[in-house]
Amino acid sequence: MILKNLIRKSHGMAVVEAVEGLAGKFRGSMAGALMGDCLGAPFEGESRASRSVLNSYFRRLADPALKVPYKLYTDDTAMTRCVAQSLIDEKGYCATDMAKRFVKEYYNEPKRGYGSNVTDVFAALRATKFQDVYAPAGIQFGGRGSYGNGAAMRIAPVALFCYDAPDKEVVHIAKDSSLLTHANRLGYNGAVLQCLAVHQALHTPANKLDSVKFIESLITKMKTVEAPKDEDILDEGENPFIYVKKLEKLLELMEQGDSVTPSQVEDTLGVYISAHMSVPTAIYSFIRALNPVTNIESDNAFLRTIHYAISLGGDTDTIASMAGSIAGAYYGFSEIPESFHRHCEALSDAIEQADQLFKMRKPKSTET
Ligand code: R7I
Ligand code: MG
Ligand code: MG
Repeated sequence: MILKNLIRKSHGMAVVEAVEGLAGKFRGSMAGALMGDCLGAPFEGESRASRSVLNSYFRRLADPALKVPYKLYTDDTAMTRCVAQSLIDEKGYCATDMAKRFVKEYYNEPKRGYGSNVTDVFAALRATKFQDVYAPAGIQFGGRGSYGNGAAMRIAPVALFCYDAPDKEVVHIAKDSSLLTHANRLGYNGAVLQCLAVHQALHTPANKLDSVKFIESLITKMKTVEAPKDEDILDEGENPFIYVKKLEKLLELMEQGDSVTPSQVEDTLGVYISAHMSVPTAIYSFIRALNPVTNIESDNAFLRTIHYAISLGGDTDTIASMAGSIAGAYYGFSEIPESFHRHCEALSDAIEQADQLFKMRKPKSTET
């Protein structure tokens, strides 16, 4: 399939023409990450928005006659764009290049809502002239490293880049690229889990998802990922399998279907800025929104995912972005209603990066 000329500009607005199949799933994932961030950002850190506020928010955005400026992306997307462009330009993972992009991006536009500690990593990387790009992250939080969700929130392009690669490679690049800023095992393993979830969604044909098997497969993979390694810092008696445990709780929530309340999700999985309190929640949002959700008007399953993730409150931009990248990878870009395209800053860039990552795949057969 020829991917050129698929994005054109009309009255300064990106108009994205349809591509189906795997190329559409790549676009869906990058667009989903962006849309979750842009649409979720106005609610980040606020108390949980009421059902009527969110329903009217999504209803208004769906109205083609609505004239409002597009919503700005935050650090989640700023860093996702760096990860994608680094993989594209370097044709693979290059730690120094990626670290330099993070730093350049941050100092160009520092007011994108970055986590309050990760900015010390950027400053130290710059001050040490990128001599050892992993060192500054290692000294965060008294040498334990950050467990913020900042590595997980930017990881989708790694899943796209590794589409044809075995899980081992997905885990390896997800972990190493996370270590540039997040040296705590909860921080980088959260990114690994999020990356595996996007990878699995890309490999699952739309409408063919067995949600229990999807989670069970993640549990199996995370049992290997979380098996303690020599370099891991664990407290006496600390359970190393935090993500496995969370995914098992997620399965229990799934058994309760549509009766699960936002408070239950908050108490069981979390809605916070830490990776272990947000990555499982994003995955749950994707699974929950496969079917209609009480009080959520959105009837498009992709939008319902973002809407549901935001409805949980807390770290809404990040949870919606991570959920959106999984949902977009599963449903594909063509399932994202066109009326929403214009509401997010730089959608055409996300599409272009998705197309470039798609084109980098080693052609196998006659895939679209
Ligand atoms: O993880 P990070 O990049 O932040 C991402 C979040 C997303 O929600 C974005 O949308 C943006 O709002 O920020 O940035 P970090 O500064 O590494 O981590 C974020 C926060 O997590 C820190 O500022 C701490 O409040 C908390 N945190 C920790 N607190 C105690 N002990 C992270 N690690 C620790 C820790 O080890
Ligand atoms: Mg943000
Ligand atoms: Mg956030």
